[in-house]
Amino acid sequence: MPRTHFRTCSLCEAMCGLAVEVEGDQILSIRGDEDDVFSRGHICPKAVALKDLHEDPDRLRRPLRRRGSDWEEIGWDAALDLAAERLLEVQRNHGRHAVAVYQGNPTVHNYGALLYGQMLVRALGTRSRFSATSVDQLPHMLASLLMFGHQLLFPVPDVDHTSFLLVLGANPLVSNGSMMTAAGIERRLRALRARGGRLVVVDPRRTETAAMADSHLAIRPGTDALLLLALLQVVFAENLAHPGRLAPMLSGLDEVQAAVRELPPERVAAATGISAEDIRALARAFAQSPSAVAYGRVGVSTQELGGVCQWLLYVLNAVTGNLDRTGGAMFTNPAVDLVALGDRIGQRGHFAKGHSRVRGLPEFGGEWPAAVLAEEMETPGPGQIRAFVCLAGNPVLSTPNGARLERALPGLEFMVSVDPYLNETSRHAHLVLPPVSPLERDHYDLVFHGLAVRNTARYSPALFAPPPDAREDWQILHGLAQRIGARRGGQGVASRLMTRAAGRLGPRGILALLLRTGPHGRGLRPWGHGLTLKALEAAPHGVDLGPLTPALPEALRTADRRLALAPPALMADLARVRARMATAERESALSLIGRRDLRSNNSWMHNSARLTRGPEPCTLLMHPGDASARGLVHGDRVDVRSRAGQVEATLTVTDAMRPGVVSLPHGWGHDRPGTRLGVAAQRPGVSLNDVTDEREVDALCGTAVLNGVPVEVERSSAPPGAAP
Ligand SMILES: Nc1nc2c(c(=O)[nH]1)N[C@H]1C(S)=C(S)[C@@H](COP(=O)(O)OP(=O)(O)OC[C@H]3O[C@@H](n4cnc5c(=O)[nH]c(N)nc54)[C@H](O)[C@@H]3O)O[C@H]1N2
Ligand SMILES: Nc1nc2c(c(=O)[nH]1)N[C@H]1C(S)=C(S)[C@@H](COP(=O)(O)OP(=O)(O)OC[C@H]3O[C@@H](n4cnc5c(=O)[nH]c(N)nc54)[C@H](O)[C@@H]3O)O[C@H]1N2
Ligand code: SF4
Ligand SMILES: [Mo]
Repeated sequence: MPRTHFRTCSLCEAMCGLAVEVEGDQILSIRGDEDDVFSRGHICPKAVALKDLHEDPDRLRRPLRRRGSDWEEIGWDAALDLAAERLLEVQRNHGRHAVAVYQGNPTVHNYGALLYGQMLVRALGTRSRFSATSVDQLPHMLASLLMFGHQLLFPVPDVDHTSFLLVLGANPLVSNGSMMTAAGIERRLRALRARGGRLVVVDPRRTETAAMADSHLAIRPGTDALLLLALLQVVFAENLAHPGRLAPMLSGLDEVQAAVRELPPERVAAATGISAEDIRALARAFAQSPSAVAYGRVGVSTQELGGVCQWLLYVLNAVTGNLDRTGGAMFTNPAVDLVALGDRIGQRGHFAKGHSRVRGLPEFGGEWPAAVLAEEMETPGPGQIRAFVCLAGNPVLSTPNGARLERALPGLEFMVSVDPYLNETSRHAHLVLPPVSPLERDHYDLVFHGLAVRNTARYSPALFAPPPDAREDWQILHGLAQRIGARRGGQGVASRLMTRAAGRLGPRGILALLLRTGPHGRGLRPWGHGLTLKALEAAPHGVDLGPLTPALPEALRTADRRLALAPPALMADLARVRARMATAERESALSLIGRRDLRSNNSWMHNSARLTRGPEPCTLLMHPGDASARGLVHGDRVDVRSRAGQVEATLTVTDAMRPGVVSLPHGWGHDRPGTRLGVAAQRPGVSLNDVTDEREVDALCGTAVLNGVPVEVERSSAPPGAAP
């Protein structure tokens, strides 16, 4: 008898509810769950590919140990023992920090990996921590830390109630929303326009989102900070700053006003490529709208002025009275409140408390920028990284100049990947520890409920029982942490007990506690009202916890309990913004930016035949004027070259690109030898991060510059037929 299992899709941030029809161990269909309290039936093509992922013969089921150029399957105990011993050996010989850990994007979609990854890091006691944060949302975290006093206190655009959404460097129609969990975003944006609201998109490419907007401003890459300063200049100069009830909570308003005084739209027009009239009109419309929210994502975070951009976006929302109000940027009240948990364990975040050994880039929240990973492995001396734990990450494809990292990995004494695939990164490991498929574990969105445009909670049990000899991420990580603790010795009683308790509880037990003690929870009483895990289990379509509501000033964690509009580190960085104005006006090289595709998910969903059918996605987009200036035509093979490296791609000529800007998607490049990705290897594409430059970072915070890379493009010199 077929049965229907309801669960939340764990692939991206949108939290779509799924209805999975199964019979025995067969998946018959995957559809949207119409009754899901949050997503109301929306899904995208990737959800259906969960079936492919689950059934993929290339997905590893057993630990793999390297034997020369080959691999052998080994048992879990042997694998975990080996990993613990080798990591400890490196630490004994070279110090604790010689072992580095990188945590990739899927850890935030996997609460077991998230919770127990922390435990492994603690057991290792290493300062050499890296993650996808520094190729992603670090600037948001920095702005939150410096302005609100907590690195995880993120305002989310209230898309369902706003009258004006200003989007910079995000393409939610394709990404399905990021740092803004909003399943069915297209429907929400159509509703915004249907109620008379406006959508304005600032992006060097006329993206899918820009195409449905009221207006699209094709900005020159890396100049958004100038645009934002000019918008603020107009707001102040024309007396449109009305912080309203926020006014008494703000500090630094005068400093910001003074800082933007010299930057009217006329001064930034040439650099940004947006006319002064357009900037002025945008500032007025935004500030005079009944409600409005400015929102920026990957395109403005992973660029040279990313930190300043996210700061100025928060400032624009605040001074126009659109922070913490309905229809503006609002704080969430999720069932598990990571912000409050951070408070409880004294972790609100920190910045620049130390600097990286080789290049001197600042730490953020105890992590180093991914852009320094390779050099920290290559450069001899005390503190050199000699061993590497890669958890749910593929930094060879996802971090700048991945090719350099790829050359550094074989020099390590030991590397272990916790990953279901033998891919571009894990192929360099000595040991690969594969977790169960996403359908074989339970799921709760610890992170994304807290970034959602409505407060809801939904728990998903595992659809299938894991095979007998399989491990979930948390079991792998706990197993490693426990062995490392036990073998190292000298461990306190408290920490031994903690490790043991964590093993007993499992993520589910921890979640039950977090829900009870969270803002909607019942507390530890056995009876009464309030949320429990049991209550969530009884509500397979989720529980609605209401709309976003104002949270300030209570939510502020700054020492003076005020919202800091002019943090000194960000004010100081304005010098770089002014310098950028001059360089932008002189720019002649092409500027390379990234993009995403609806049927792709970073670097790791390309082994699904269903998702990779159809036109080649990994092509270089170029404006017709730039193509003809180089004697290139649609379909040509071209070399794309930067300081860091070169790739060859097929040219797509399109007027969707701003002149002077070209675009490649990231996450491709599956033609490396020694991987086990049969489907992906047939259409490998090339890696954008073979061209991005690890030396180019946002100098303020070390975030990688993945957008706005100077490149040259010319007809490929490779002989015909040599192309993959
Ligand atoms: N040029 C350029 N580069 C970019 C970006 C860009 O826009 N442009 N975007 C950046 C962004 S935003 C991000 S988030 C990063 C992502 O960068 P990463 O997190 O390093 O890479 P992913 O491609 O997400 O790869 C995830 C890996 O985890 C594995 N995996 C999947 N699910 C699980 C699981 O449940 N458990 C475990 N243990 N492993 C799992 C996959 O097989 C894969 O190897 O890429 C960044 N890189
Ligand atoms: N289908 C799909 N969905 C995904 C992912 C995926 O790989 N595929 N990845 C997930 C992840 S990890 C993340 S972080 C999110 C990212 O979510 P988004 O940020 O919404 O996704 P992107 O498509 O990278 O959008 C970045 C946009 O910035 C533009 N851009 C580039 N440079 C500049 C610039 O200098 N200024 C401005 N204003 N714009 C610029 C690009 O043209 C692009 O349209 O998506 C998530 N969802
Ligand atoms: S939009 Fe994201 S959460 Fe929704 S079905 Fe697609 S991949 Fe899953
Ligand atoms: Mo991301």
